[in-house]
Amino acid sequence: MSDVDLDVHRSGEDITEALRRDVREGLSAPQKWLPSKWFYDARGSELFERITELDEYYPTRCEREILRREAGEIAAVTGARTLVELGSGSSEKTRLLLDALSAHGTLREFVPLDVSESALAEAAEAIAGDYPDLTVRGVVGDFTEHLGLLPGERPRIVAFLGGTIGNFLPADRAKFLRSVRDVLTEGEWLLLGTDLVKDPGTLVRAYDDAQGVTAEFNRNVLRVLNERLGADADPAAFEHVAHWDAEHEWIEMRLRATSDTRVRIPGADLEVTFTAGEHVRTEISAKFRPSGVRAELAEAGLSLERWWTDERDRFGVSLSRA
Ligand code: AVJ
Repeated sequence: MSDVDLDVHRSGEDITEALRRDVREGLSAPQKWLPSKWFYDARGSELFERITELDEYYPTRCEREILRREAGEIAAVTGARTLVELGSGSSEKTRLLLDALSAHGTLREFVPLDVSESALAEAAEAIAGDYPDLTVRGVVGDFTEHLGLLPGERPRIVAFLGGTIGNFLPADRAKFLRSVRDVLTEGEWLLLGTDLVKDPGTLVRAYDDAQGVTAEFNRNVLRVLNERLGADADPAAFEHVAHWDAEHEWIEMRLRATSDTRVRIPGADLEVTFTAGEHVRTEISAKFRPSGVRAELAEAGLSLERWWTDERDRFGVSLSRA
């Protein structure tokens, strides 16, 4: 056991209460939807790790390529003393940044923030073990709610990688970027990963892989409802859909009922009926254009200082300054 602090802003009860609220709101709407953060229990987090290793799922590899190439530059430009990582998950790409910032000689603290306490504890301990000079302070929380509580010596660099920003609806995205800007002091940094608009075939394959791992990941949200809220959803009664919405430029994941289906959700005091073919939207994953990223950052009060893409221009990483 290494020396890791975990700040828990979210207890098991809070989580069930938040899920209950989301389920009541989303599943009683005329167009049913659920927030994508509910995929990530222990099983969902494992399925996501498997997704990142699929041939079709390029974002992880492209972002890693960029970080491997540019980590030294990121360290030199920012001179960060603290690395904050939002939605850190397994923190694997983080090591590239930790290595570069350590080599640069400025890094003192690592602050991973994640909703999943199990994933966070594991990652924080592994990192604390491998970087003995680093203070590791994990924060269990929701980055849409607990940003005001971020510790760390300044200047800090906040990394939000993987393209997870694409999971927000545009209005929530703007709010989120503004809240990141608000917790930073002038001269602190945001490192943001954004998946880019590309041909629809490549996009759809990335979200509908041949092995069906993404389909299982998508259906996992039903298992989360069953476990946390005592629901009786049959995952086999729903098919996985990955739809490219060309107007909004996002991938929309859906679960579509293959026949008339009823789901009882006692923990949310709700009964939901689906007619055959009706779906629940489980995720949007927005894809970006470089000009759009710059404009959205500027709108939030962040100025883009560096922009990098992988060799095939599939994924972008921006470094912006508060
Ligand atoms: C980790 C949230 C960025 O949107 O691409 C992977 C999640 N969903 N396959 C994404 C995901 C389906 C992923 N993010």
